[in-house]
Amino acid sequence: MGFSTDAIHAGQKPDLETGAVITPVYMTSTYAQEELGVHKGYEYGRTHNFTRAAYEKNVAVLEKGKYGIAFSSGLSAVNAIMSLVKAGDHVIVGDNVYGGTYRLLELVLKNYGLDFSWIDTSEIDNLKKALKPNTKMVIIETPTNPMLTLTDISATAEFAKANNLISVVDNTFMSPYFQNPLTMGIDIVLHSATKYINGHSDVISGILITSDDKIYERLKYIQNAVGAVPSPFDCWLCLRSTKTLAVRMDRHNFNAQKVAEFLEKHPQVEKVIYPGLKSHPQYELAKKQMRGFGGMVSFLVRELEMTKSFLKKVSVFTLAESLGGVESLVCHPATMTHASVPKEKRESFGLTDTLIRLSVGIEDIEDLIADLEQALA
Ligand code: P1T
Repeated sequence: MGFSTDAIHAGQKPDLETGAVITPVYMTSTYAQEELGVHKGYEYGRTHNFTRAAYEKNVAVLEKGKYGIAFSSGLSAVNAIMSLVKAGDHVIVGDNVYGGTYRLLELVLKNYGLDFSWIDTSEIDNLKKALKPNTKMVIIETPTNPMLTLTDISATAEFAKANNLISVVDNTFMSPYFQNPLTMGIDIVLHSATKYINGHSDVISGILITSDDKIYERLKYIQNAVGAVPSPFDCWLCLRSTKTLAVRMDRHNFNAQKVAEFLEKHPQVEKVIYPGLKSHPQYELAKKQMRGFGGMVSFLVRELEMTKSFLKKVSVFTLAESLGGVESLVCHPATMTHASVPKEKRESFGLTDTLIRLSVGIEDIEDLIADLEQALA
């Protein structure tokens, strides 16, 4: 089936009791058992929930994977992945991942005996150089948050396979509509479903997708053992939202391209970063591994004062953390999403104080451009 048909139908059938076309939200923490050991396969809400299972199946199909495992946030999904390694193991991670991912790995999980190398994964040679005898996993974000740097997914998968490593791609910025890392040989895809998958800025959720039976068994076990599961209602909202993922992503992409082209011509703007611009150094790789360029645009203004006045003057764009919702947001990564990353480290990959990140929503493009124009004036 095509993407939109799967988005609307996969994992869902009319309800057996009532014929309800929309999968109901099963708000229950437990299930009646007929007698000792006799039940319908549902015992306890942390372990099994029908709405969650439908959401997991739906996103798994969209990511071209066999299994989906949902979590209460993107970061709890990252945490679950880390339970596939143990004390003494080494993990290679892209240097410019979401600041919260950096904080969880470097400032929390490192205390449990894990070793991390933070490297620029856009150069595959850097992966080879970072390899140690105890390396077990490689985690990349592509495009990265917020520098929109790409990593070659197929080359990363090849490197991981050759060295017996588990490979992980955080696909949050592309959504399953524009990029499917499992089809390029990656073992696990991660989404902060809080972003494009839910798309309406009213849910915090995360989801992992894999086609590997062994990895799935372990992650499913961890999901229940740790218990960071999303609520049935959040699963229902995400399931409802994927139905419009394709139309939303097309509009995010259209608007972001126009915004990037507008900013690139503006005299107050020093540099625009968007994978859909020919000026992006990895434009060719973007066309190779992505089916669109997404809704995220980053840009540098000429002076720090300009950053402040711009953030104050925007009115259609809202100054806020997060991204991927229908409404346009603007963020100052150095003091907001990436404040946990030390200044020296973030500046090493270009995340300076004059960098502004836009999550371009699906409003009318004329209004978005007019807002940016008046804020930059
Ligand atoms: O916020 P949460 O659902 O826990 O997801 C964490 C996460 C993981 N991966 C990527 C690429 C992300 O962007 C995020 C969350 N990011 C933001 C909140 C932000 O504003 O960038």
